[in-house]
Amino acid sequence: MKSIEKHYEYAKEYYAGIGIDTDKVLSKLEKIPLSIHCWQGDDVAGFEESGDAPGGGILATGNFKGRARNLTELQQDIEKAFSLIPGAKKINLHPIYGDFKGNKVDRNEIAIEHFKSWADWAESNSAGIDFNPTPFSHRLAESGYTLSSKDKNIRDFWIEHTKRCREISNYFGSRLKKPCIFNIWIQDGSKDITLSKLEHRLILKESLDEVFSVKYPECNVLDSLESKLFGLASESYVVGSHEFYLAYAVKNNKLITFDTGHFHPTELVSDKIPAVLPYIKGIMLHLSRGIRWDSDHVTILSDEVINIMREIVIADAISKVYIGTDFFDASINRIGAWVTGARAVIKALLFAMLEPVSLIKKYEDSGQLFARLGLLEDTKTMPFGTVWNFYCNLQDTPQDIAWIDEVFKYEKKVLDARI
Ligand code: RNT
Ligand code: ZN
Repeated sequence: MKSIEKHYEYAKEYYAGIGIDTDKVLSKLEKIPLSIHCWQGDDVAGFEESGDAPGGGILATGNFKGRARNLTELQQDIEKAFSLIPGAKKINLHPIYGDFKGNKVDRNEIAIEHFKSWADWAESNSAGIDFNPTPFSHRLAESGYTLSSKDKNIRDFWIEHTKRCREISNYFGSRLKKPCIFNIWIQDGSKDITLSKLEHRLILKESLDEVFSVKYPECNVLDSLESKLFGLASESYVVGSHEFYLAYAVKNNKLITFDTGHFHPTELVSDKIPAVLPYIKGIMLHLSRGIRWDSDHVTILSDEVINIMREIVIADAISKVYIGTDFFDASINRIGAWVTGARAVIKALLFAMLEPVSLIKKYEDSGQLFARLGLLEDTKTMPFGTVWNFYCNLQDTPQDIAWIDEVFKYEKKVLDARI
């Protein structure tokens, strides 16, 4: 018997003692897909021929060697990252990553044909796909307003773009037989005091209504809206605020996206989950780590990420919450960043699934509140790491520590050759 199996036997018995069947937890865990964002691989640059540089509130700092420069390199890097991340996976794409074969294709011209090769790739990697519009890093986004622009030409351009992205999402969903989450985040807003706040929001509402007037089966596409408190150059005013999108989503039966880097630092997304669940169709999570002005540091196994997963598990809401990552760090090995963030998220989910919820709830319901707090504290030192490493082994992915060497090897063999 390998030592990990021996250790697992002990952990299994330990958790069985508090009413948790670890085998069952692991077979549930492997089916919960993690939606991994593709843009960590190339600093949100994309492969368009337009030459428009990243912008519109998006900024990746750092210049680590080996950025993926084309579709082949990006897919190669994602495959490497996927091989180090256990469980079911989706890839989260933007239209700027289309297979344009060297042609200039503007955002209002993108079509299914540019994304067939991604669907093929996803199929052969047993992955699903999520999708977004890209209403930033473009000459028609420079005014700071897109779907909420007062300029009809600009607005119509982005409505057309968003509609096409949704059509492509429907294609991904039907082709892969897994719903594609179509997530809208727009940069729209202003650096300074704005008087037309309501006006822009009314325009955005109309644009969204127009985009969603096309109906697609929900087994293919689920629409979601992502807010932000403030962004680079939209410090004073953001059209797509949390309140605006939450109201829109509840009224129109859409999903809400919570990006953990998009709120005030003292606000907790974990608290928002059970608050919106009674009303919302579903939640998409962009797990990230906000640090001061930056909303996109690599996700780590923080109390908040664990608490987010705990709230999902306690509420038994895994079928309504879609878990994804969203960060970009160009200053470290990008594959290493991806894997660190993704493994942290799955670890947090496993941690939450191993919590003896019914036991702790019993204490809660009977008013034995020191025991509720005490047992919650004790969960922190239970043999969770052993279950995690056993799971990695089961999934044919390296255990903790071992994956780091894999990234170093890849850096030497592949990234160093990209000059
Ligand atoms: C930006 C949002 C958005 C983007 C991606 C590229 O602040 O978080 O989700 O990160 O769509
Ligand atoms: Zn996000």
